[in-house]
Amino acid sequence: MRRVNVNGVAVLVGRAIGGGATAASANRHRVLQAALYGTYSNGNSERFGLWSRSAPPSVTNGGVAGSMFFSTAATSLAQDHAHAHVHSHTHKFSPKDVVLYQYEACPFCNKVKAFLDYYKIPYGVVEVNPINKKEIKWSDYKKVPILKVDGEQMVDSSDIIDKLFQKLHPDNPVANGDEETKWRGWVDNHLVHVLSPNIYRTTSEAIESFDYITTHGNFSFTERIIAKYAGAAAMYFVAKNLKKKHNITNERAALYEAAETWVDALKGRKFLGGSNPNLADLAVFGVLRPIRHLKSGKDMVQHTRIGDWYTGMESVVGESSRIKA
Ligand SMILES: N[C@@H](CCC(=O)N[C@@H](CS)C(=O)NCC(=O)O)C(=O)O
Repeated sequence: MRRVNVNGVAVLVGRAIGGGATAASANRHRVLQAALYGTYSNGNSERFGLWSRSAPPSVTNGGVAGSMFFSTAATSLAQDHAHAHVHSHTHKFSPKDVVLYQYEACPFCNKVKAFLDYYKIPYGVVEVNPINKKEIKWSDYKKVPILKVDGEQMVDSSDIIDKLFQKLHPDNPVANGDEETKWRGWVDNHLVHVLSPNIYRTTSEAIESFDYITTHGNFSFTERIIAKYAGAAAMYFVAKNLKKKHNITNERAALYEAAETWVDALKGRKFLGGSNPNLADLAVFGVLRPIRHLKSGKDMVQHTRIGDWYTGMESVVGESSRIKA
């Protein structure tokens, strides 16, 4: 047994990922970090999900990985097009070149994507290799998401969203200290921490997640092998440590409770923002969208009242505005 520190969580992992203190072991550490927060894009831009009308093949292949699962968009709903039309004509901000540097499953990246999708801002995606991060070598900022908007670098999901919102609504300052801000904070400080223990809850759920990692991704062959054989086992233990770190005793109960807490916060409104979603709605939706076709996401919808809100969000966010490669 060897002690490995993954995203600040010291965990004991078995020999499978053990080894000397070499560059290779540093890489293994990176693989695990990536597993926590990254899934690995196959570069296409289909959306698939729990509540979409038709599940894509990858759902049956077993889903997802990472701290949360991401999804890009998929179901095409007639009303989405109408919505897209409204949005694209109600604001003057229309950047020509938007590129998101991301890990596909990173919750913070998925918040940004939900925002871009809702506002119909077309964007390209560069999947960052979590091991060497060579795609963001040009930047001093070492995390994802990074958003490049017509050459301007933006970092940190909330800052990115605030900046874009400001550009879209120059006369409407981003709210501060109100209900919307409170719930955006809840997403970053609470909701994201509930998700990892859920998607790696049991060995079969961890494997469901790692099936995806090993088949979709920006990994070398060797890295894939490591992820496949060590990742699921390691993340199972990492998730247990995360549970402790965040004082979660029953991860499903915590997930259901978070979903119910959110529904309570709506106080009968269609969205927290009223008849239209606000930035908190988009943040919650952004981090939940990736897990919705996993067992944990299905369970959540089945056992809580969040389904109606989620379906409403799916409908107004519509198809992904991600530019297909
Ligand atoms: N506060 C930042 C957090 C971003 C963050 O922690 N990103 C993770 C991936 S989910 C990351 O890049 N970690 C560093 C790493 O992977 O080396 C935000 O909201 O964007």
